Amino acid sequence: MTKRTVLKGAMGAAFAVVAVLSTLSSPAQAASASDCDAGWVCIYENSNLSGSIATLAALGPKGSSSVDNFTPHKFHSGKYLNDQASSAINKTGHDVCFYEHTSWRGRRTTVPAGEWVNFAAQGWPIGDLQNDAASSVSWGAC
Ligand SMILES: [Ca+2]
Repeated sequence: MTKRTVLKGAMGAAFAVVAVLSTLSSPAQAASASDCDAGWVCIYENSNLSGSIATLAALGPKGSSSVDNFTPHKFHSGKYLNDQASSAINKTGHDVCFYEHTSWRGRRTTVPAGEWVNFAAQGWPIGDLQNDAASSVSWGAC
C-alpha cells in the first residue's frame, strides 16, 4: 500500500465519521424557529419551537381567515394537531390568538406579531392557554 492510498483511506474514514455524527445530531422531525418561513405562523409539537411543525394555509402569507377547528389538521410528521400544540412563532405582521376549544372558545393566548410563545398557562398578559390544548386560532390579539 502506498502512502497516498493510506491517506485516502484515512480521509474516507474521517468523512464516514462526520456523516454519522451529522445524522445523530439531526433527528428526524426536529425543528426550530429558522424552519418557519417569513410570512407564516408556525405551530410546534413541543415547547421552545421544537418537534414537528404545523403550517396552516390560513396562517400563511396568503391567509386571511381563522381556523375554527384543528381536528382535521396535522403536523408535517403526520401527527394530528388538535390538543398537541406546545409553542408557536408568529412571523407575520399581525397578532394571532390561540384558543383552548373549537370555534374560538375557552382559555386563550396571544402570539404577538414577530414573537413566539410556549403554551404553558402563564396568565395575563401572555395568556392562559395550556400545553397540548389549542383547538382553534384567529387573527388579532385575544
Ligand atoms: Ca405538544
